[in-house]
Amino acid sequence: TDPAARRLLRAAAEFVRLHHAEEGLGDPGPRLAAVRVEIAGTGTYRHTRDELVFGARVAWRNANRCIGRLYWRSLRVVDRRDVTDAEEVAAACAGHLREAGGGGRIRALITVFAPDAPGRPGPRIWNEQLVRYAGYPGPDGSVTGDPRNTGLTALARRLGWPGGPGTPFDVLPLVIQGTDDKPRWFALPGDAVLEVDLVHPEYAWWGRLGLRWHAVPALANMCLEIGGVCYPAAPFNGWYMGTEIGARNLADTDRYDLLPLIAEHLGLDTGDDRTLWKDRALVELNRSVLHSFDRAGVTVTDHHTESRRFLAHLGREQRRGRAVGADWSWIVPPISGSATPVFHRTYEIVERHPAYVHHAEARA
Ligand code: NRG
Repeated sequence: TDPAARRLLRAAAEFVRLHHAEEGLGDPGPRLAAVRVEIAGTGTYRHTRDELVFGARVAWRNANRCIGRLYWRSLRVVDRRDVTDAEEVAAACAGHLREAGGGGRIRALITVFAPDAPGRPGPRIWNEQLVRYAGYPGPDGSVTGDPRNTGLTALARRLGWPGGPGTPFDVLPLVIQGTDDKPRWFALPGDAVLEVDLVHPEYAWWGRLGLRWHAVPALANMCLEIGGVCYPAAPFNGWYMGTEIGARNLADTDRYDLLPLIAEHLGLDTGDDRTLWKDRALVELNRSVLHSFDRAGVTVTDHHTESRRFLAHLGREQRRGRAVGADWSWIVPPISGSATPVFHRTYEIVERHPAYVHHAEARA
């Protein structure tokens, strides 16, 4: 047999054994034999619904960078392996966002589209997340919107997207490549995109800054790998930890870079780093995010709670005899690290399968 099929069979066997062992399904022999026959005949094999659900959940459990893994068993799986067409992927992504948004009660959800098969790649979503804000470069080198997304914004324009109204928070269209197609753009229906206006528990002027963020972080450009099969389009989401928005998206100097503006409104002396004006602005920005999501009835977690939960997860997995891989530099929150328990220990990065992996970026 050819090397690709041999590799696939090895990965498939490892996964089928893991599935049977963990779920107490008994002898994996019959399933292994069926998979072997299917691979010999077609060059690939089809996961059962149970295998898909188990694989997607364990891939989450194996995510070294994710602090939110305590609830890995609660991931809901929408099986859309029948879908290869870009337009249908777009419609299902809108459905995913509506269901995940749950009117504010965010649910951990993954929608799995057609896998790669020999000579027939699955569909692919070019957006980093289902909801992203456009970044429009100005003539002076500044960017209106999210500088992280200038590439996708330009690509969408090249594909014919007329552009949004030009606010700092224009929702980008989905850019999707169907199995037999070039990439095309699809506007997200407004009712699929839940957003939160940012206010502050004490400062009335904060609400007039016009800041907002979307409620559902749905990663869309990672490939779900289960037993040697690759699902290139498998958008998934949990809910936000406030620091992702308040300490990174809105604060990083190469993102919205809002600390100087906020410090100025707070009346802080920005002339000297040693006044800790950045630190103070960061804290207020993060209070604003948590307060605003709470007020809007949208699920959000904070870094103290999530750090405790992560240690609970480590304990639970250890009792089950499973080592948890983790990347310290991703697990420790970007503010107040040492005030959280995840800071005060080390972890080992462990590459296990099933997994969510980044493939080479799609390029037009
Ligand atoms: N930091 C990114 C999102 C990364 C994933 N975070 C989650 N995932 N919470 C951002 O948009 O800020 N999740 O599936 O819940």
